[in-house]
Amino acid sequence: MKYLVRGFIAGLLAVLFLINCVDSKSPTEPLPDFIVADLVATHDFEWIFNGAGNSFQMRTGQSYEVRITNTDMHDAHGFSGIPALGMNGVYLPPGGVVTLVVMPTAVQVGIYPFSCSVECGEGHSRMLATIQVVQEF
Ligand SMILES: [Cu+2]
Repeated sequence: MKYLVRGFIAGLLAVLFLINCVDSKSPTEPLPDFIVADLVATHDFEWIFNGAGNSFQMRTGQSYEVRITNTDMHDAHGFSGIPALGMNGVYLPPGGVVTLVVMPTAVQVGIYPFSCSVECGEGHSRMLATIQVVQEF
């Protein structure tokens, strides 16, 4: 009986230890090395982030890989760039892919519009989109 009680207590302590390990893991969980943002320029004169919408939110202190693809197989487009975020403008030939890396800091919190920098056709002036930088939460 004595051993049974000791065994039970040891088991209980082991369970509590494991719960504590799982619990204490979440607040200190490291940020991912980088987050991929897929940005597509389309034949319909749109910018689309990650399959939906023309805006993307970044948080400060996080690194992002912005992969810009021109899925328009007929016309070139261009990413106008966001100098305030250190993102250069790039020319995107039909089917072209370019990756830009950015890690916003606290002084860069804000909304940054960008556009198409290549006269691509009748919808060119509609090719507007934004990146928003928010404080790390
Ligand atoms: Cu254009």
